[in-house]
Amino acid sequence: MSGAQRSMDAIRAWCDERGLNLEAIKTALKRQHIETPSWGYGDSGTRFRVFSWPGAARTVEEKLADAAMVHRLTGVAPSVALHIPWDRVDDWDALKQYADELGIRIGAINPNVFQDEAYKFGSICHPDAAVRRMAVEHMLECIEIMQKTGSRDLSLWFADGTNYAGQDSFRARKQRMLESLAEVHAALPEGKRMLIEYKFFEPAFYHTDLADWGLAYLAATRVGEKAHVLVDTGHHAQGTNIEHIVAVLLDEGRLGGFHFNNRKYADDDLIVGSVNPFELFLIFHELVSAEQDNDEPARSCAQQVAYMIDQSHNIEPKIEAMVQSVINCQTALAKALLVDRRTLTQKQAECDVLGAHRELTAAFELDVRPLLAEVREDMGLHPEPIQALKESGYEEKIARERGTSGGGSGGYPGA
Ligand code: PSV
Ligand code: MN
Repeated sequence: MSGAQRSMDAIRAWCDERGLNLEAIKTALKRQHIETPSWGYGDSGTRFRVFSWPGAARTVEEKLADAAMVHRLTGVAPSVALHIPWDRVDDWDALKQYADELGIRIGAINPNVFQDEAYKFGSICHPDAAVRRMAVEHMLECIEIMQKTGSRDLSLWFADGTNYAGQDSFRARKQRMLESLAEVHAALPEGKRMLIEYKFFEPAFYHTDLADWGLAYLAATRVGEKAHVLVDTGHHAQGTNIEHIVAVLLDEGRLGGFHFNNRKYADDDLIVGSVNPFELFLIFHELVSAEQDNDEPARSCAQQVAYMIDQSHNIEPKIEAMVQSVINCQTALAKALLVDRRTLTQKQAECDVLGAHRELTAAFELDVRPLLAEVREDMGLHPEPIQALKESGYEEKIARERGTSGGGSGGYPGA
């Protein structure tokens, strides 16, 4: 008997012993939806250096083609997020049609209110009303783009903040921010949502206007029902309990989505689950629990969550990095689905501290690779997506066709 068979037998026995429905778990894995970011397919870097990768996407069409390849390999990455103006085109209908032909769709639209010279001192929090107007107009343009691309989510991140104590008034900036967000919210058509992302530092180093989930939640609840919080896993201080934040936002019905990535120190955009797979599992455990508990609004909220990757790969092969990221999300979900929630709840009620802990961690320790391979085979896919990528010749093909860009020194003058 092969090792793979043995551990699939172990999964079957685990489910049988606990009364878990393996077929329902497989169905949930087949329905998983991870959105990849257009900006993860192009060359990117730090402020010290942008390294070039042979075949890196140079246009939005090439980014869509690469995203479609990731979907063909994994079966669970059917949409791609766009960043405006990086991915702006004249003919959105044609781009949408191209995505259709590739078998994917356009997902969240990300406005960019941080790269124009005008935004040096902020965008929607800027002291100058003309700059705030410029930022709002750009977001309104992005809502129009969403109508054309069929996107549901406007994904907002603001670089607003200050570098020195006394530089500006915190309260005035908060009021300006809420006023601008309310105007954008009012322009959202029925069925569309705005996701408000937070980040505790960078590019501002003294204070950030949307520093944490509390501020993003406050903004979302102030501006209206279509506003939700976006949790970028890399945007927290060391040691922050992200799964707790996720549970609270679900319980309040305001968790809009994720930007998945991982980091060891600051926001490094490393592959999701690469540094701390246990944290990723615990996040998925909260999401699966919310979906399975008959507890509103958490249940409906969990069903609407947008699962997006937000990574810029600096030294990694782009496509392989994205496939690995999707696999890591599948692995975390598979383990979360295998948690015996009935026994866990029972042990929690009995205040069996370590019994409950062992119950949860036992699922994390399972080897789910054979389960994922079986799910992929059921979907008509190669059981090992990385091997399938290597065998496909796709990376060599795009390297030949697209060549290598010159790279660049990044934004650091000393580099
Ligand atoms: C900012 O660090 C961020 O996480 C935001 O989501 C941006 O849109 C994205 O990275 C790409 O720069
Ligand atoms: Mn992000």
